[in-house]
Amino acid sequence: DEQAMQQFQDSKFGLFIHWGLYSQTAGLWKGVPSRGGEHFMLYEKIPLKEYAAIAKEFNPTQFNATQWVKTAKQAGMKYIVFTTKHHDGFAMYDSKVSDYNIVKTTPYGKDPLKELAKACKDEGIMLGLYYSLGRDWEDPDVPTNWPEKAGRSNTWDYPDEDAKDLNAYIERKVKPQLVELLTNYGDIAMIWFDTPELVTEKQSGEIRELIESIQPTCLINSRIGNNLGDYSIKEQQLTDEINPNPWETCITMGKNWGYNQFDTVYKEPEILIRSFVDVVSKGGNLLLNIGPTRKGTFPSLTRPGLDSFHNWMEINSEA
Ligand code: FUL
Repeated sequence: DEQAMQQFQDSKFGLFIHWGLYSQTAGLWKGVPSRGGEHFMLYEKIPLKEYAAIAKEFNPTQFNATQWVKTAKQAGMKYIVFTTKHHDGFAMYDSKVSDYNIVKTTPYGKDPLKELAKACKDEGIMLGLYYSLGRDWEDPDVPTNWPEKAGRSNTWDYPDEDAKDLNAYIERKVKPQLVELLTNYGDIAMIWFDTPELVTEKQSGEIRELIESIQPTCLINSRIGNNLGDYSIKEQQLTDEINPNPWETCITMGKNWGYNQFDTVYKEPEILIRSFVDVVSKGGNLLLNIGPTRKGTFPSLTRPGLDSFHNWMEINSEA
């Protein structure tokens, strides 16, 4: 949809949110620092049963969607992309398709996406949804461990890679969850897929059609795979090229995407603003990531950056 694309390109600046069970452990597993942020289940080969037990502790009582959205707005952001399901396979919304979700398994028991969707609507901010496509460490049918993609699937709970049927996973989990996400939360500006991995052209095509059939104006990023996205993604990098085609670069404020308590060096405000100017001057969008804490708040280390954007936007809109 041309109008939706124009609106996306005009919006320039978005907030990326990585929030899930990994935010609860925040880099510490059984008293020992774990490798990686949102990837630690894979890096440490945590059995699914043990990882799933994190949910019993996850109770983000300080989560306040309106506050998140207002903070984004004050920094000049026009859209928010929320991790509905990261590689761990855990749904951060009320999913009837999979019980492995925040409502069903945590003491919190509420649907943060419902609140976020409402707050976005009230505040006039577009809502996008991140969905890990070709990696899912909960589902038994996701093979990504073949030689050219070594080490990205759950081989400790499900060792037989050859027995895995990616299409079964797509039919059982991906498509029905996309239907939920596109049906229950109002207008969705974009589906932000991640890691297409072994998804075939036919599968990407079918997923695209499914999205279009429910929300024709919803944009799709290039990580749907097989060149079937509407806009391309760069990760943690700037570019020398001016690119008139729609693109976005995502950068995280700290080191990891999900909150990690040992991640104490956040990018300097000046670097963030320079990055923003650089990206926008070359025709792209900046999607700036925050990993909220286990309580549902933004880490205080995000404050200097957010405040600088706020001030910078104010100064530059006075002219
Ligand atoms: C990557 C993921 O593996 C990271 O965890 C993060 O979500 C980033 C935006 O994309 O490929």
